[in-house]
Amino acid sequence: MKIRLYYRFMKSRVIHILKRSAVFIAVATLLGFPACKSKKRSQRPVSMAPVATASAPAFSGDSAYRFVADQLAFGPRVPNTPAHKACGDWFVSKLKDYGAEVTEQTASIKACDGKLLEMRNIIASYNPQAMRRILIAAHWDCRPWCDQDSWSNRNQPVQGANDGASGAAVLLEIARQWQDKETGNLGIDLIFFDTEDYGNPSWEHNDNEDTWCLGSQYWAKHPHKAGYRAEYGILLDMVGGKSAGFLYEYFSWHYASAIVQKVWSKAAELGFGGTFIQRQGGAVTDDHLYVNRLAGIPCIDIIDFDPDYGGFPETWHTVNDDLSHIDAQTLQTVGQTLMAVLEDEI
Ligand code: AHN
Ligand code: ZN
Repeated sequence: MKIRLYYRFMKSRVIHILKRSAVFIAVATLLGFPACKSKKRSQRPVSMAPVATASAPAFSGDSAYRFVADQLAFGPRVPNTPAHKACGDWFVSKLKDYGAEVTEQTASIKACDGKLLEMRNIIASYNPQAMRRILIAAHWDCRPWCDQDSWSNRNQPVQGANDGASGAAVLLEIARQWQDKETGNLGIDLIFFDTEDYGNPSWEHNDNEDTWCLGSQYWAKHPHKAGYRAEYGILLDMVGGKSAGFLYEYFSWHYASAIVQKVWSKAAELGFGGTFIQRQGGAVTDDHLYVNRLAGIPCIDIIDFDPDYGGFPETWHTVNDDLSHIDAQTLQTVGQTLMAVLEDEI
């Protein structure tokens, strides 16, 4: 089973590399293939435009978009850089402004290249005394390498507009909206995981999955509060791309299918069925895996990954993961769905 999953995952990576190869395109053209155009992201059938409903809880995609731009303005938030430190400080001060109890978790963690990373997980808690809790998470760090780009760009850091900033921006907007809410006995924790994206660069051909998600692995082994429990968790990763599509990610379905169905059916109810696609997707090693495996909290991943359309978005781990590829409507779709799911739990 594991081998099959890796095969699917590697296949999507290999396709990614092949798509970039001029030789491949030349050969494909000679053989009369319509290239791989039919598989391109933009060609996924688009369903009806989202339908706004009167009862939809407040969430501003424009505000979330602004939070993406704010993060990019620091520069790439690569661990051990001034931009990373400054952006972390900014999250803490925003979250305090929005009335959260903020816990910071720091540690020195050894990365795959031997560097010691100053890891910083940031946790914003609302109604911290409540026993019933839901966890919403995203990673906020940027990858130090554009290893899906041309060889000459491989040592550029990723700007992480989608891969990092989009999820963190949705968390910030949830915090802004949640601060004045009467939430009864429900508490939420917004976790900004650090050092997710320092996994083995593709040129090493070493698929040790545990080189990824260092911040969530640390948190799962050392929760920010002793004995911490949540009913379930929802991880956001690459939730701001143009023509994004969120499928049932494999580990999410394996560990928490009821939560997947809860979220995807809420999205459909809100008119977002074209983005929250009710179809099985691929397996992605991401922070939710460690929340499930190590912390034992059922956790799903909302991630833009479609094995039938080239896997991750075209901008993934390239220099093009920038603001021009972010769509405020995608942020709106994800944020509004989450707010509706959370409000139902009150
Ligand atoms: C791996 O490539 C093993 N996992 C992808 C998780 C990820 C990277 N999410 C964002 N960047
Ligand atoms: Zn990444």
